[in-house]
Amino acid sequence: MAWPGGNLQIVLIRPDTYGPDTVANSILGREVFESGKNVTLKSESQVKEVNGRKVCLVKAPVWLRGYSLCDTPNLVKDELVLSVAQHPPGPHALVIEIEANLPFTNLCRRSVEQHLELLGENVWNHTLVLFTHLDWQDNYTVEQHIESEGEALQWLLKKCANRYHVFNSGQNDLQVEQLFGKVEEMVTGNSGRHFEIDSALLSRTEQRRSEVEEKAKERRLRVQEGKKQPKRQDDLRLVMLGWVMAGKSASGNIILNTDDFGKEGHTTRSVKYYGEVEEHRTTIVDTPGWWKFLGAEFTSDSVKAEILEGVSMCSPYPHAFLLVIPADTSFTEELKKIVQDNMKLLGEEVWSHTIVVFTYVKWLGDFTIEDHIESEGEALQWLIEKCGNRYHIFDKDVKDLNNVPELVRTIEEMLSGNSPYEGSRETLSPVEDRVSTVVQKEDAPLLKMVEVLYRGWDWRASEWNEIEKRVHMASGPPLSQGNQRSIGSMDQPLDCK
Ligand SMILES: Nc1nc2c(ncn2[C@@H]2O[C@H](COP(=O)(O)OP(=O)(O)O)[C@@H](O)[C@H]2O)c(=O)[nH]1
Ligand SMILES: [Mg+2]
Repeated sequence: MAWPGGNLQIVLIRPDTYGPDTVANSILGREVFESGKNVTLKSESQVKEVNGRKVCLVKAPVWLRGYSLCDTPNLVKDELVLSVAQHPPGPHALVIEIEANLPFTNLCRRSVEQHLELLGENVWNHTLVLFTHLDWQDNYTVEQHIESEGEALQWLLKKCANRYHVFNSGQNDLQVEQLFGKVEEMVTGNSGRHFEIDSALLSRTEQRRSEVEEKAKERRLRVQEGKKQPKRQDDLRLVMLGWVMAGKSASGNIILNTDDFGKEGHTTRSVKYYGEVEEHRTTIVDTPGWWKFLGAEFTSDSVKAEILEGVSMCSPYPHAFLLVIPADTSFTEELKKIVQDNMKLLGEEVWSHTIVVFTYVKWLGDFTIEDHIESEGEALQWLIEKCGNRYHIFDKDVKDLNNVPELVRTIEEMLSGNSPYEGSRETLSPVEDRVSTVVQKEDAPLLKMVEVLYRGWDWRASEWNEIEKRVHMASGPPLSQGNQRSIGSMDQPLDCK
């Protein structure tokens, strides 16, 4: 290995947040990674000469800050492993970026620990913490920050043998050179060894990745071959379904090209809007969602009644149900059961009238939705098969991704050879009989729990506002659409687990 002053390989690891991503470009001394580009689950690397060294910088895939490994899609987990093995013999250092303007809670600690340990326990000997955004408060030092953040951050620093560095905005060459110096010291401490991923782990991951790619190709082919002649329909009546914050209102807005849905905040009643979509008079009913992580028995009577009301608002029957599922997080067996149980309200027949609409797909970057479906495993595949292999992709932030004509075609294909959905007639008479009464008025503990959830919701929203304010303070003017790092589907809701 040529060291020091020779080649240097660094993997930059960044639990995702709202702020713009500037560190990679700062290290390489120029705009080599396109700034403002959508954050993705795919790793990227660049090699540049910096201060006389050839530096290979790998940006590992992001995961949502503070969320557990089980919420991270399998694609990301595998990509993390593959990113450190991208350039043999392996990185000299893994640098974890920690934004000092955001609280580093115990959840953040767990999250960093779980994700890094995917790479093997030995990873900590090669890891260094890089603090950014310390200037969000005047005269704030890194020592003050470490002291004030408490145990979680101190745990992380201990794991990294107290190796850390600070990047201040507006300074460059010197702080980059100092970072390289600290990496050099660490490598010396490791007897000159770089980090090497376990070869069995790597080959398992590579094998899984190539199987996923193969199966994804097959699925795309199956979708193509399964295409039917669409049944032309002058008017379309659609019902949005899914858990809270999945992107139901946002998807309704994409289809109708409006911002009417969700403007009154959290959707608590079913609402209906009309529009002209691809020469179809289109009615969309947006419904309140169920809880993502709580069993269907916790879906309140009022939410169930509103979903049923939403179906009746599409009288005489809806043509399609759009089941909205975010693509930036995992889809576990637990979620499958919750979705399945909530859908029971609409009868088994609902499945033959349902299309899965994936939101947040820009996170996939160069991966395809089929890569995600195949890597997530049986639960998601079950859902897709249950919907006759019908799925569609949306992202409210990327206009080019939103192919509404294709969705209309998928709906019309589904309608050909499909008899009208009849569940509504059955389900709606009378509502009271159909709506499960799991949360009885006299069941005080359960009612209390639901109340706590709603209060938790408000609290999370205000916490998020606070974080956003701090990010704005640290990064100057409010984030514009161009450089805004979009929030993930799990960033706002209450962590119901
Ligand atoms: N970046 C991004 N944000 C989205 C997407 N879909 C929804 N959101 C955001 O996620 C949050 C919840 O979306 P919303 O449509 O209100 O969820 P609903 O509760 O299912 O109706 C809102 O802040 C949306 O702006 C998406 O595809 N990409
Ligand atoms: Mg909504």
